[in-house]
Amino acid sequence: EDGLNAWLRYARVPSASHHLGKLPSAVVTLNATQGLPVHTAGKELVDGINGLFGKKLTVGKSKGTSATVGTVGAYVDKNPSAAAGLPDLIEDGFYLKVSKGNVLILGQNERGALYGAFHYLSVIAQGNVSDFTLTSNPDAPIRWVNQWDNMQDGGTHGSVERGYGGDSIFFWDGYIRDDLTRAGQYARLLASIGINAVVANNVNANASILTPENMDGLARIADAFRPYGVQLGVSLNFAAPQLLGGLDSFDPLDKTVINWWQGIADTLYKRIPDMAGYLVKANSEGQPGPMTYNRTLADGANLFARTLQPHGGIILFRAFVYDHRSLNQTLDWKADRANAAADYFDGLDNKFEDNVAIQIKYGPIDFQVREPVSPLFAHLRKTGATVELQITQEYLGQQAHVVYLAPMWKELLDFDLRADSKPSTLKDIVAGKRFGQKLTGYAGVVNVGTNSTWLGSHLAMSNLYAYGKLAWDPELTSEGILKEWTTLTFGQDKVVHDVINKISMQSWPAYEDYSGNLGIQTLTDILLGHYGPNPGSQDGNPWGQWTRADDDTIGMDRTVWNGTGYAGQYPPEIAAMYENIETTPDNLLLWFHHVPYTQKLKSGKTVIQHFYDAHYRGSATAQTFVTLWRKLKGRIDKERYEHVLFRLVYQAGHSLVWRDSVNQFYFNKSGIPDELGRVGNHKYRIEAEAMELKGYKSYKVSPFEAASGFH
Ligand code: BDP
Repeated sequence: EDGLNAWLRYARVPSASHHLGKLPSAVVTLNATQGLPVHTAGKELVDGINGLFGKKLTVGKSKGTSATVGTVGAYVDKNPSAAAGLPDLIEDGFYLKVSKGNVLILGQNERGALYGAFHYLSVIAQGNVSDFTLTSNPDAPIRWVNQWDNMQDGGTHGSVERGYGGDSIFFWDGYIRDDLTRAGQYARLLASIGINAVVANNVNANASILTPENMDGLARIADAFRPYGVQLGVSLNFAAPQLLGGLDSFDPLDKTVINWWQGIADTLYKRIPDMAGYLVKANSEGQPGPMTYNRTLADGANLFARTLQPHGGIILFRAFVYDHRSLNQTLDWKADRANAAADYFDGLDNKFEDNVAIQIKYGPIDFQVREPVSPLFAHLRKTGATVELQITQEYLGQQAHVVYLAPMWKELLDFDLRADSKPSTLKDIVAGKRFGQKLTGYAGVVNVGTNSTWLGSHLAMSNLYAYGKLAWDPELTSEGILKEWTTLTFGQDKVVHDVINKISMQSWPAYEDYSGNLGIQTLTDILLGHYGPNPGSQDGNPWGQWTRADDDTIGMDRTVWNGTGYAGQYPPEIAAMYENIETTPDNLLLWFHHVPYTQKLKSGKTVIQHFYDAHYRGSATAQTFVTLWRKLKGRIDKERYEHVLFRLVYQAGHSLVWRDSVNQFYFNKSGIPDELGRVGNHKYRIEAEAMELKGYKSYKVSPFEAASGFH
């Protein structure tokens, strides 16, 4: 159990032999072509039923029961009279009918047929072999994964930016790997949760991805994905015409530049006719973009969009646009990086080509433990939006801490932005239901690596699973998704379920409690690894994330009347809520307001006492994870038991570092003692400064973690 098959282990279900009569005996694929999803579906059904129940299916028509899988079109060709009884399916949707061992699996397209097969296998893997009928359509058409894989890193290998599960499964030494077995295995996992495209290279794109040799390599990645209906997307470097093409400009309105990009699109599509399209990060964090030439972001996006149109491709253009160097926030208290996206896209909504969607991070800053939903989602009415979620836990413990993210995503997706004072939940906006755009959906930053666990941690895989499931159907519950994942990953033991449920469901609140609560953001070191605690680094840094803490007050005033004006970017009802301290929820208080440490919360506690208490509460919860997990000894395989235990013990310890570091820091600043006398009173701790050790050398710890609180 090294994790490689994740939730697709097809491990034998309890009492398997009792169910054999309710399972098909043969598999029939309709118009299957080797290397395409319907063929794959047939193979998965054979492997799955064999693994789960020990029943070997024959392939092709038989006298007994059978599982028939194919597209609606292929089925109706053979059975014209059946057409009337079939439901309406949209792209990628499927229909499933299970009746006394006969199974009919029909997809609107080949991919849908494969999704239907995976769905059926997941149902029976959970021990349910009863008859049922299901019509399932995806909530949104774009359900992509973004990998932040580098082509090359220091000239040696392909690393993964913000990846914690090993090197790139795609790249090595500046080229595409020869052996792409893992790419195929990855596509299999993704197809089973409804993901339909993967952008393989980092948004901070290396122009060399577009050399002829590497474009051949990209075609090999697309070949590895194709049997699973996963399309390939490519991240572009805006300056590639200059960096790679030798042109003297990359101005998006320059004819030679346009022709250069058209040549690239034509060449790529010649090699990969079913390529999904592009992802572009421009004018952000030092990346080149159209603004270099005083062109608009729409000029930049449309350049690529037009070159893709003849080929049917789309472009996801990122809204993560800000210039950290021009934000001199040390001097200008009105400057606010949170304002950047809506400001930059102002007036551009109707300027984009039809095959452009704007990819927006869920919050306006950067994947923090809590952010309000980005107001830009309410601004784009004509151009479609995708919400960018982060499965890789960059600021959220980097897979060394368990943080089950579905509850956070659900809160964001359910948030109602009240555009035009009408119901406008984020999930309805990104499904295109609220404003009616066609190109909408989800993009998840995943960052798997060569580690057999994919993400570096077995438990972190519930996040990948939940991402796909919610992108397909955001009405699913966090606990329901977790239960399904746990059964598929660890089996049906009730104790195992209880433990994983408890740990997972408490994990995000606990992490928020010990890493940054009341909307202050994750108080991590901001310039380096985004990992350990370093509240001091939040102030006065050029990247524009501020706690704005001094000796008496804390929080960022983002009101219109007195602050950076950010609250005013929301539709009026929401703007009014955030503008006022009284109506701002406590968990976002310090995001929107600058208040004294003695400010009373709705709970009656002061801000500073809440800080102290929450850090103690969160880290105390993390201690219980270890005790809980130990109950599973002997109930799951040793390999995964030990692997998870090791991480949980580490998390328990690191949560104490977080607790003491943050509490001590604000105690030192405010001078306000903890009512319970805990902060600054570490009975069993000896400060390094107080030690005298012989035979040791001092060593500079990097990244620095401010456990004793003095910067
Ligand atoms: C930040 C990451 C950085 C990414 C950037 C992005 O720290 O590595 O390049 O976001 O999303 O969160 O472009």
